[in-house]
Amino acid sequence: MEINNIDPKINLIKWLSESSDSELKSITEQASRLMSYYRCAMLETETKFKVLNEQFSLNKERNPIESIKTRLKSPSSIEEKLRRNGFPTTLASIEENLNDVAGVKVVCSFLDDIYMLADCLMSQDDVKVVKVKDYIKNPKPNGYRSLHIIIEIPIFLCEEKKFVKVEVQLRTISMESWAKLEHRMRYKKNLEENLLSGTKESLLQCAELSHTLDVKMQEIRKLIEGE
Ligand code: 0O2
Repeated sequence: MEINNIDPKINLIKWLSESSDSELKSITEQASRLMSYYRCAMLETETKFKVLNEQFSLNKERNPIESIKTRLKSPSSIEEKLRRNGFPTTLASIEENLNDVAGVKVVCSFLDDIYMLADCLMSQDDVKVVKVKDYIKNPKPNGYRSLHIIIEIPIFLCEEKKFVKVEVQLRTISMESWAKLEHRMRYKKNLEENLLSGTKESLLQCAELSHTLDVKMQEIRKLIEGE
């Protein structure tokens, strides 16, 4: 049985027990290779931001980047997202349908640093821009803000060049604090529905407050730089 022919509804344990050792070995190798491509693309993207930070700090004497975090989506989370969106749970489907297996999160000092870094990244001649989602100009209804850019970048293997997708999320420190806490609370169990709706309102207010903070901090920096 080929991994690309696995029925999404199939019982995985039954499927595993019915596959031969060589089939299982081949599938494991293909999956490891795919994840390794994503890991390489993620590291390439991280390096691009480190270089930009270095160059900017020489020219402007400050760092636009507070921190860079990378993550590979876990196999269970990959499977859950494919199933949730009705896509086949195959390796080919991962490449075709998921944009965020490799993720790079760049936390910036100020709002305008986000757009400056995004422009620098998107103008690099080895970067293909697949999709831009500006949740800063158009926040999600829950208040979530962040600039998402899906790119494809080449990784150079021994005998071929392969373009791999990476999701870049750029946000400020306060957007990051909000998103982290919101994510943690969203997954907290046993929240009653009426408490949840009140909580949603409060989270939205917090998102607005944190945006006000970002705008004010940027104004202050511009005043100081003006002096
Ligand atoms: P995790 O745990 O970060 O992996 P797409 O295929 O890109 O068009 P998708 O993936 O639904 O569709 O895109 P979207 O809405 O841009 O969200 C991608 C990621 O952004 C999420 O990944 C989160 O990391 C983050 N995100 C989006 N909305 C929210 C939100 O309301 N709150 C928080 N805290 N994070 C958000 P995953 O796979 O959901 O999670």
